[in-house]
Amino acid sequence: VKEPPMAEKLTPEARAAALADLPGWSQDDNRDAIRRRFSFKTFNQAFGFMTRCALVAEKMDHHPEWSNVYNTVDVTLSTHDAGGLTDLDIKLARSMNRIAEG
Ligand code: H2B
Repeated sequence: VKEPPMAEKLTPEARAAALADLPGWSQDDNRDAIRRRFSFKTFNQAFGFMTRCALVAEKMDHHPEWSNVYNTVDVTLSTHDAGGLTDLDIKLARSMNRIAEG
């Protein structure tokens, strides 16, 4: 099976521009990654959010690092194959924001 070309790490300019247009997301302090905490009213809403994001992630073949405690979902996005932040992370972050908005 032919693989898509590997995503390339974003330049500092590109990542600054992308982050400025990604409400709630910030640069991770320790890694070349971005992160956001999503908070919901209930566990059911949090887990529903994760379910919908999981379907998008699987379709993209690009997967979040995340954890859930009750009504909160902590997400870190980075492209492991590229060793840092790529356009795939920005695309997935946008999708997650859209899904969280309902
Ligand atoms: N998810 C993330 N976040 N980064 C990757 O580099 C990545 C992935 N690579 N999901 C994909 C799977 C790769 O390992 C497979 C072989 O496509």
